[in-house]
This record gives sequence, C-alpha cells and structure tokens, in this order.
Amino acid sequence: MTDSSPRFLSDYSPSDFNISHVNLTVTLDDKNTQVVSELLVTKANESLCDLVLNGEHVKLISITLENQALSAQQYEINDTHLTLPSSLFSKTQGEFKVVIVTEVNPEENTALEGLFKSGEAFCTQCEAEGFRRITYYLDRPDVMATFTTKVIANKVNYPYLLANGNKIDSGDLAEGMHFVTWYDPFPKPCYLFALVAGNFDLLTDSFTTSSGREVNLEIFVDQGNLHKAEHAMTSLKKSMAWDEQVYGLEYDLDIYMIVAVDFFNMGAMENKGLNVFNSKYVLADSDCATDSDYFNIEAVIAHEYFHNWTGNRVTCRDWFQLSLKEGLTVFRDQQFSADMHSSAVTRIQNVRLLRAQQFAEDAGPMAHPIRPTKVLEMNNFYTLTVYEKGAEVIRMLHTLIGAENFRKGMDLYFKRYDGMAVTCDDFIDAMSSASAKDLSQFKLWYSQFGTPQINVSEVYDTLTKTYQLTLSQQSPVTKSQLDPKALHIPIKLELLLPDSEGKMASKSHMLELTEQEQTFTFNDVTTKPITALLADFSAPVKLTFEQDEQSLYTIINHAQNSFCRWDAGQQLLISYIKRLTIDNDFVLPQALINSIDTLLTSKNEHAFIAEQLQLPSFDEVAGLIDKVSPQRLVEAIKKLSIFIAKGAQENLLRTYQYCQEQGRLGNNVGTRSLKNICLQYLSLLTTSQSLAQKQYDLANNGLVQNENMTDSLAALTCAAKINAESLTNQLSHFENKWQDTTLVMDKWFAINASVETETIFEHLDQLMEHPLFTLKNPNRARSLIGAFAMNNPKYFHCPTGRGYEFLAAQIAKLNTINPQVASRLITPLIQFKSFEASHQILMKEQLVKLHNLPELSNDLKEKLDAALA
Ligand code: TYR
Repeated sequence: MTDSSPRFLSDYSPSDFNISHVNLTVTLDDKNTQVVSELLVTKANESLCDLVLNGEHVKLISITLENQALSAQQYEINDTHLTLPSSLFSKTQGEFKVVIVTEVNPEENTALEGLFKSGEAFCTQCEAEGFRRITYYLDRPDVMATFTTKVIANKVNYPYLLANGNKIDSGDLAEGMHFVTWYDPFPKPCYLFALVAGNFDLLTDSFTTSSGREVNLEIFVDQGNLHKAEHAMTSLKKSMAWDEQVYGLEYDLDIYMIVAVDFFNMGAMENKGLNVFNSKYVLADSDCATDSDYFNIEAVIAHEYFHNWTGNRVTCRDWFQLSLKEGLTVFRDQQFSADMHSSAVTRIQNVRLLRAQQFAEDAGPMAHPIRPTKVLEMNNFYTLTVYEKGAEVIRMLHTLIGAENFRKGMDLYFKRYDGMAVTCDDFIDAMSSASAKDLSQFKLWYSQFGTPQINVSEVYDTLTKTYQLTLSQQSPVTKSQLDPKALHIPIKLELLLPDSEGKMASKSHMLELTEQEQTFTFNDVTTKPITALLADFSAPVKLTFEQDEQSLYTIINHAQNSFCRWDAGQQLLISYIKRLTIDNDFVLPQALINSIDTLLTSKNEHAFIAEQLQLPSFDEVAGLIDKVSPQRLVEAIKKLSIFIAKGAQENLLRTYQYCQEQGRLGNNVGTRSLKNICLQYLSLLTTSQSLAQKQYDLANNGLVQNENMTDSLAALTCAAKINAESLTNQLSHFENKWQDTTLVMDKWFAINASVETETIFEHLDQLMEHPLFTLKNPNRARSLIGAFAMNNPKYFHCPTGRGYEFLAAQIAKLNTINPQVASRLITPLIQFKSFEASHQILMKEQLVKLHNLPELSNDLKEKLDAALA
C-alpha cells in the first residue's frame, strides 16, 4: 500500500528532524533480507514533533531508542509510516540514536523499487522513493546524511559486495558468508543510496583528475560480457575529461563504479560512486549493438557521471524540483554529445524527440510545468517535460546570458550551494547574479505548462527600407492555467538577402520576446528578406509563420544555420503530409524531387543529409493536425515516401551503393545512416525491394569482419514495414543466431511487433507465449508492447480498436507486476485527444476498463484520473 492522496509543492516545509549519519548492516537473502539501520538523529527545531518515518513493504522486527527497546505500544505503524511520538524524545538533548531492524523480500519485488533481484544479482533502486522499501527512514531529498554500509552475503554466490563511497573493511564470516563495509563521506539523501551484490566480470581502468588524483574506474557486467564494457569505459573517461574542461568539475571519490543489470525500470541511476545501469546502456560490441546504441551509451554514461555535481553534490530540496538536476544534466549531456559528434545532427535529434513526444505530453492530460505543483506518484514525473523541456529551458538561459556568463553562473551555483538541497529558483538566482541579468520573468518557464504558440507576421516597407517582424505568444489556456503570462523567449533568426552581386547572404540576430505581442524593426534592409526563424531551435515553441514554398526552398539552400535548413525542409514535408490527409487528389510537386536530388548529390555531411531525408514521424504530425484520422495519416506518410522513392530512385540507388562501399571501409556512422535511409525509401519500390534482403544477407554472411548490427537491423526494419516475403526467414535466422543475447532479442521482439501485417494480433499473441518473453523484465515488456504501440501506428490505431485493447490488456497485467512500467506504457492511450472522435471513443473505452481494475496502482490512477476527467 502507498499513500493515496496527492502532495503539493505549496505544502513544503523543512524536516523537523535531521539525520547526521546512518549505519546500515544488510544481510542478503532472497526472501528474508535483514536490514539493521542505526540512525543518528537530531531535532531540527524547538517544537515538539513526532518522528514520522516512511516505510512500505517492509516488515518491522524491532526498534530501540537510545539503546532501549520500544514496545509496540510506544509507536504507531501502518502500511506507509512508522511514527515515534514526540513524548519519546521530549527530554532528549542533542543527538539520539534510533536502531530499526526490518526484513524485506527481494525475490518477490517485481516493481524493481527498493532492493530486488536482477537475475542472480541483488541490486537497489531508490530514486525517487525506493529507500522506504528497504527500511524506515525520512525518505525525502532534503534530509542528507553520511552512510556506512556493511553488506553481508554468501561468498561463493556473491563475491562482489558493493555500496556507495570508499571500501573501508572486508572479511570472511562463518558459514561461507563474507562482508564488505563502505563509507560515503558525502552527506546524501537516501535516494542516492545503492547496494549491489553479485558474481560479475569486472573491467577496471583509472583516471587522473586535473589536480592529479587517481580515480579507480570499475565496470561490473554479467559474466562473459567483459569485452562489451569497453565502450562504456571509454565514454566514462571522455565524460570525466569533458566536465573538467568545460565546467572545471572534478570527480571527488577514489572510486567510480558502474554495474550493468538486466532488470531495471529506467535507463540508469546516478547513486553516489555506484551507478546502477540498465545493461542496454552499458553493453556493446559491433556484432550486437547499433550505431545509435553506441551513441546512447555514451550519452547515458555522461548523464549519470555529470549528475555527480548537478544532482549529487547539489541536490533537490523536494521532488517538485526534479528538473533542477535533470533538466540541467540533460542539457549538459546534450552539450557533451554535440561536442563529441556532429553538433548539427545532435541538435536535430534533440528537437525531433521534443516535438514528437514532449509536445504531445504538453497537449495531453498529464501536461505539467517543468516544476510540477501536484504529485500523486512521483515516478510519474520522470517525464519528457521535466527532462527534455527542462533542458530546453536551461539552453534558453544559456542563449540569453551567453556561454561565459553561464559558466560564471554555474561556478556561483556550486559556490553557494555545494552540499545542499536547493530549488530551481536558487539556480536561476545564481545565474541572475552571475550575469547581472534580470531573470524574474524567465522564471515563469518553471511554473507555466504547455507549448507556447508563436504567431509571426512581417511587413517590408520599400520606401523606408525597414523590415518589421511582429511576434505574438500564447501559452495554452486551460482550467488549471486560466491566465498564462507572457514568457521571456529568446528568438534567434537569420535574415536572408541577396548581396550586391546577387548572391544570398545571411545576417543573424537574437530577439528577446517578452511581451504578449511585440514588433521588432530592422533598418537599412535593401529588399524584402526571407526570414529563417528559431535558429538552433532557440526556444521550445510552436511557430506559425506563413512562408511560401519558394521561401522555404531558399532557406533550405542558403541559411547558415543548419537547424534552420533542416527545419525548413521539415516544414515543407509536414505541409505535404497535411495536404495529403485531407485531399486524396493532391499532386505532390516535382520541385520536391528536384530538391531531394540536389540534396543527394550535395557535399554535405552524410549524417546531416540523412536527417534531411527523414520524414517527420507519425507522432510529430499527429500533434499538428486537429482530430486527425490515424489511418489517413499513416497513408499520407506512405504516399509521400513512395513519391520520393519513385521520383528520386536513381539518386537514392546511387547514394545507397556508394555508401555501401564507403561504409564498409571504416567505422562511418553518418554514411551508414545515409545508406539506411536510402534503403528505407528504396525498399518501398517493387523494383528495389530485394535490396533489404541483400543487405541483411551481406551483413550476416560472415565475410565482413565486424558484422554490423546497424545494417542488419535497418534491413529487418525495412522488411517489416513492407511485410516482405523474406521477413519470416530472416527473423528466424536472427532469432537462432541471437537467442542467448538478451539485448539483441529485445530488438527481435521489437521488430516483430512492428510488422505491418493483417495478422499482427495473432502474431503478438504468439510472441507473448514465446519462451523468452516475460512481463517481469521491463526491457522485454517495452520491446514488445511499447514497440507495437509506438512503431506500428497502422495497427495500433486499427479501426476495430483491437490495438488499444491489446495494449490495455498488457497494462492490466503490469499493474500488479510493475506499476512504473505499466504507467509508462499507457502514454499513447491517454493522448487520445489528437485523434478523430471514433478513435477517441475506442481509446477511452479501454481507459475506463483500466480505471475499474481492482487494486489500481497510484501510478496508473493518477494518469487515468487525469485522462478521464
Ligand atoms: N535519475 C535517473 C537519471 O539519471 C533517472 C531515474 C529515476 C532512474 C528513477 C531510476 C528511477 O527509478 O535520469
């Protein structure tokens, strides 16, 4: 049982008690793990208060206060709290000691919060509120303590016993047991606590910090996977060096450990000195991981490492402030990825994610500000809004005050708040002091929700040679946001004008939009310019600016800013898709093919061309059309793809073949993505359908030394999209080859779920019965159920409602197994508002069914209440 009433940001009050030190002794056992927790507690104020500790799913064995055992009459206990009444310490002065003994059952813990088993290993997950599933504690981020953790377990099964901080003691015990004791000198909230025990392979390395300290780096993986940890290790060292160079931030303990586990709800967790990772974000070799796996591993390793300062050294006062650490850390990992790779392509990928998914969240029933004000289940707020939009808010700040002031602001932030639990306002205040910029209006980004809509109009006066741009902004008006205020929005733009020789030249500007409506005047503009707005995507907004095709083509060809060039192309493609959804007879223009041909023969970076060729996704366009018919949208996107494939076939084929040769010569990620986007188009044509099969065979014939998973998977994805004849054979070949490799089998399940075939539902039922399928492993559950809902829009939105029914049925099962995973998977169902009425009815039907489930988890309840309100 958990608390079933919401909490509010406005109710925050500091803890009445502090805990200076925690002494934990954990004796591990599958069913009966014993936790002895010795707390050194002080009162935080003069008033007489009860000590109310959080605890869920734990069995209390005993409590002592100042070495006196308490009897059951002396305290109160229920499903969520243990209360020691104030009368017990009315006479205590200064520090007092509470010792609590509890028992937990890791084996039964399928929610994967607190202490659980991942395969043979024990591990923990405490963010946000998992520590209360290990022992009774003041489970809130502003209570910070140093920890000593003694881990005891069987030595043969669990040779490695890990916890936060530095190892201070170890030894053998009776009956084949042994122990290791760890001490973490940095006071931390309990959400950063971690403990791991298992039999791993260990990859070690070291890093010398800029001040000359030697740090041991250790990555623990399942046995047999040692070589797959190399890329993670390289990424870790790059991250450590980058944070020193860019932010002057050094690592602070003698050891940094990463453990990869197969059972994990999220991507990874930044526990102090002991990160626990979903193995998906650690393990890679060129046989079994794709180029994007490599990219993501590097990014997640960096993200968790960067948390050591932005999250751990300075943490959140309360969970409403989550974006303080997550938005900032995502911004930092985005900067890092942009530095390590193509910054243009990295930025485009950030924006694609935001537009396709965060904008949908903003428009759906769970819309919330990046600093939410009301929470029932905190796990529901690890959202694209808090993370990705949160990062966009930090980026806008960076744009407004400039890189140098931003760095000064970061320095000041650490100077003021190191070792403390603070708020988003504290962060902005540090930035404001360091840059001497008034950021009071900017703070509204933290309290208002929804994607602001910006309307743009322009006037050029030939006589005075002035160009005027009028921008107006509107955030969504809803019951809970009746009167949204004007936000402080940085608008970067380029004016494109022919120079004296008639060549297109561009001039960059940055505007600060602070009013509801504002006109900006540019003087001495020789002719009417073409304006490329929102360079680098300088703000997370939706733009309405009527620009004709000709202007968009000019931007595609001449803008300096690569984001603008890419975005103009996307706007064009979106406009075609929109037209196709309403007008069956719409004839797509030859100009589009010409520009694709130009693109394919240009000298641009391959990865960038690949991005330009990639059509906007179903989700992205769905968010831009009111009450869209999903079937029509699927068809429109397909029509456009086939039009491009036919029209540009020759150049697509030439590029494909060229890249195929180039790609095999070296490790050229961009070339591979260009090749595979060409393949996507080409495989839609009967004349070149066999290419995908050839590519799969080539990647698997053993001739290429490093078999390339990127190429195999791209080929299978294309085959699945057209339900190619060869698909069944290839899928079984793939299955035979990879059945023992968990992460690759996740990919296999995902491809299976995305096959565009009438028989998909029978197929899904079979897959659920597959010996390797289990709802208990989050990656596996997502790879089948999530992939179907996200990557197979045609059948997920099938007009009979069968797709919705399938999803709801799985969510109902997951409600009791793993509420967090259930709650994440429900997203596409609650975002029903963007679809036409007949689909809304079908989707809501499933939501109502779920709402009636007995023992509905808080996770699902919160979302269903919002969706059905
Ligand atoms: N703090 C983690 C991050 O790096 C996210 C996380 C949150 C992981 C909750 C697990 C979890 O249960 O973003």
